[in-house]
Amino acid sequence: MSTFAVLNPATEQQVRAVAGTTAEEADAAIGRAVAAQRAWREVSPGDRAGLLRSFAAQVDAHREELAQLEVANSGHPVGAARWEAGQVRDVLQYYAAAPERQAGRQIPVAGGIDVTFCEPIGVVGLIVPWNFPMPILSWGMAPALAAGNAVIAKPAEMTPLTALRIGELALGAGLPEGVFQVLPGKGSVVGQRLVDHPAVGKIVFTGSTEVGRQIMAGCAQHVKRLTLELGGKSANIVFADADIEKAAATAPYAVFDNAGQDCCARSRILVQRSVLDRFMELLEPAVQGVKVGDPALAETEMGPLISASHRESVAAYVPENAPVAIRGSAPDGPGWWFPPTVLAPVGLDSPAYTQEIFGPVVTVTPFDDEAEAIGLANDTPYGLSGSIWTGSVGRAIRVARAVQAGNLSVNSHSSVRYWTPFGGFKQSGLGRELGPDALDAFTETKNVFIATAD
Ligand code: TAP
Repeated sequence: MSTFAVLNPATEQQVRAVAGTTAEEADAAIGRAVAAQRAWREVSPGDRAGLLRSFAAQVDAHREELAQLEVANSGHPVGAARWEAGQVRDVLQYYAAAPERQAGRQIPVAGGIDVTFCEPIGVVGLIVPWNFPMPILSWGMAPALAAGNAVIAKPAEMTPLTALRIGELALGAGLPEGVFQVLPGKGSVVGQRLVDHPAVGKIVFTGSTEVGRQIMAGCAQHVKRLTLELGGKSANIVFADADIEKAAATAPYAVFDNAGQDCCARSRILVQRSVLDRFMELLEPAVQGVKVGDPALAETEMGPLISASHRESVAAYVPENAPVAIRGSAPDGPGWWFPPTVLAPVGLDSPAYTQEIFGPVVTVTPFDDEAEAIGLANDTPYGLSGSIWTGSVGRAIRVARAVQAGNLSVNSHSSVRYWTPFGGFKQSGLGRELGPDALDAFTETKNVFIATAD
């Protein structure tokens, strides 16, 4: 068994060494999950709901511990980490209500009746990225368990600590052994095994579009069910008739939250030309006001990037001669820091404008009218998120309908809530998570005709 070091991105120090799961150990875990699921699906809906509520209570009781682990492992500001741990509790509570409400249908047919059942898929593999280790784990874990599946989670190699602790809390809450397992280790070993193993009936993958494509090809071999949540390059569209002060004040948080390591980051600001100068004047103090520093401090709004190599990849989008219009601050010394950075003007073919940077770098591009704004917003292979700022209800609805993205906000910089559906258009993914219908993705519909003729 080999171990790997988990590092603190704010100090570059080791937090812990973690044993990496081998392919053989992954196979053994899948075997345990198959056996555990046979019993889990027979647990009555009320008892399954009760166990999920106990799991939520365990998470709630350990919220501060989980938050502190995330600060150390991921460099998330402690306020954000507390919210993330709270989200795991909330998502578990929300889906704890599902088993008792999961019902099939009765369909009138000639010669009998037809009933449908929602059957669990079996074993579900969750492959989780490093940017939001807790929320993204919970989005797959909670509805999959509620639907009667066993779940195996593979956290990102760099950020396994909160998932491992949540696995222990599940056992503490009384979930039977094998129903929820966490296997830390490499994507190319453990993640790949979940994709390739025929006993895993569904994969939920959140990560890069590049790896998502490989996972999709792997799942195709088994016609395996798949949810993909992939990259983004979302637009923040500001029309001249909007509340420009509010749009500029919130634009930094729409892209620099989690140091820009957010699939929903609005990393292309599109501003109507007639208000561009005013918007830039207001954006400057807003960007410079973002508090970047020690993630353990309550006032910190932005922490470091996740790793040295990721910082290198972000920095490559801001070479010496880059058109830096505004630059915020970042600490000196150890830690993988990068200051909030606004690039303008940028060419529509420049990598900073076209590629997902996944760091605190945003571009500002002017447009003349609504049609041009929609054209620019849609001129990307991605379609995950975005914002529209306007004082006109009609325009808000027209533009929201025209932008090809799964999660939009009007006059707000955030659109993700666990009780509303979430997912991407185009190369941002396949399928929807969250919201009241999430269990559909973790069940198969079975249709049974019952003849009534004697
Ligand atoms: P990836 O490199 O794609 O990694 C995501 C997960 O896949 C990690 O757990 C990784 O394991 C694993 N993995 C890597 N290669 C694999 C393989 N061959 N088979 C199975 N699993 C494999 O992404 P990332 O860099 O962690 O995350 C950033 C990307 O995720 C961005 O593009 C971002 O937009 C996207 N993202 C999307 C969303 C939504 S909801 N749409 C949310 C967050 C992030 P290792 O840790 O060992 O590499």
